[in-house]
Amino acid sequence: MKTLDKVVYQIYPKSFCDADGDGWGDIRGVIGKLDYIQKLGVDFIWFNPMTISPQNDNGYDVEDYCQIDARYGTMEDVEELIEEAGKRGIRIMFDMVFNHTSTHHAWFQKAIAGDPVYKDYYIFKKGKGEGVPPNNWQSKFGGPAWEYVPQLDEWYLHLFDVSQADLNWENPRVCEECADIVNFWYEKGIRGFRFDVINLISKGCFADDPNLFDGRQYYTDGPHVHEYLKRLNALSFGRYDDVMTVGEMGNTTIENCVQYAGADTGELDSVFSFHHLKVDYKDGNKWTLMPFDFMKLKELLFSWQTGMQEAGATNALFFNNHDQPRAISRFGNDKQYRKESGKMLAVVNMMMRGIPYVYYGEEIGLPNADFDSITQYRDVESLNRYAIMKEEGAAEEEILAILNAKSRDNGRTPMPWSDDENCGFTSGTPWLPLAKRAGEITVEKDLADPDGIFAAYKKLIALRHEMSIIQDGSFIPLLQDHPSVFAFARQWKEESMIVLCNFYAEETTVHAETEGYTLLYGNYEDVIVSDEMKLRPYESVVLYRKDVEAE
Ligand code: TEU
Repeated sequence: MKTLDKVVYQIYPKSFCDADGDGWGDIRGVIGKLDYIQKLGVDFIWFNPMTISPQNDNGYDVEDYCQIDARYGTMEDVEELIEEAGKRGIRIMFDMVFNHTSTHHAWFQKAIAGDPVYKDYYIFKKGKGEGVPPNNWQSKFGGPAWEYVPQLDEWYLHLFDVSQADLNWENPRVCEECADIVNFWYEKGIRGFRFDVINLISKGCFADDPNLFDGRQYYTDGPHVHEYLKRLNALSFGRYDDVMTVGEMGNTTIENCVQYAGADTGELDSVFSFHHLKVDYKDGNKWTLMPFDFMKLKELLFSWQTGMQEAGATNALFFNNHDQPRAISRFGNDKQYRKESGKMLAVVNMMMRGIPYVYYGEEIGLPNADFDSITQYRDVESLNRYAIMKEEGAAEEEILAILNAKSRDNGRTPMPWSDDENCGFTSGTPWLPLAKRAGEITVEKDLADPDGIFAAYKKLIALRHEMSIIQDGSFIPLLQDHPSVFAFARQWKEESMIVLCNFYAEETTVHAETEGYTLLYGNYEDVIVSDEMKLRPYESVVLYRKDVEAE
């Protein structure tokens, strides 16, 4: 399937729309909003996991891969969702969590009951001594990555929460089970698959980590990962030609991603990489406060754009997802220039080479949660980090300021639809409070504004669908040293495009060779195209030229 013409809308199902009043979003809620999503013009909807789970990590702790959690609805609801979305030209992408399962999963339960077949599905090791884990690796959610099982006198590995046990991909049965799960969902009509932290499945060795003490160097892009992906591909999605896949690759390299998502590597169609979102981590530490480093953001996006394109490989394009604070609060200006900066970020994401993702709420410029108290947070990572920072002696105020900027809950607040109770998200009590400014910013209000952010997304998505240059044109970095403007060109046959985006509230002027160019899109009125382009706060312009050969 051609992928560079696709646009994906991501729904965090718990927070999108609650049809039955239990405070959780559900599938029927989404079905009721499909007309809204269709208006945006997207090709796929990616759902975070909705299968049975104890919900310690909101569904990324899977207890049963093939049954829907009753709080989201039923299998019939999924079938109706697929059908109704299909009528609107939209396909459904599901999230496959294959690095780990919940400890409630039947496989794990059998494993700890001593069944050797299922023990080999997971990674159990002897400790170094009494009460001492097999190595010094740390969980990504804080604390040691190993948990002791007394009846086995062994420890199991969990790179994430203690309730998320890592699967043992060295056992070929694990890959086969995962392939069966993909095939099951394909049969149901699912046509997109997002593979959670899939570059962590090959654990190279289990040595103590002398560097960061977390072990990532041994299991990130591990020694057999490409082999495992090729096998999964061959046993499942690679058998169909109407499927799109994307793998989530933390801490990865361009070199590996060219393999994961190259044109003919037999692995995946595309990858999410995260380096460009770590530009506000002081000394690489997420739990710090610092303004984002614009030059670094630019350098990273440029090197990934050109590096992937040279190899004919494909990147997913995104500034938001369910693990990130809202980009408008992070890289834009969610106060005075909310509309301008929201649209500017949309231009960058939509005009680069790759597959753009729009995360629910982004299309109306929803900002961070702005919570005042720890009692408002729900995310396991945020709550663990709160406890760790408390223990280290940090003041409450400081911790709350950090969570306010960095917590994953910032990106998970319920969608504000209208002026109704709970902004129309639920008639019950929302599982996570709405963002503080949710009443001020709603779908209803944005749609009523012809100059709203939704209208900009709709226009940009339509352009992407219409124009080969946006899909297939080459990407050329421009103005690499400019301190406030993100600029690039696209080139396709006799067509050219120049994209200029001011990332700041200060006006600036840039030099560009604009002869023959006309304005394709701008987030301000009255744009004058010239070689000295004046860019107002967060202004972004897309210029286009088509050279016609002289007769
Ligand atoms: O995320 C992987 C991941 O690396 C992030 O959770 C990251 O560790 C975190 O944001 C650090 O700040 C995926 C899912 O997207 C995430 O929601 C899950 O919690 C995680 O895997 C475990 O399945």
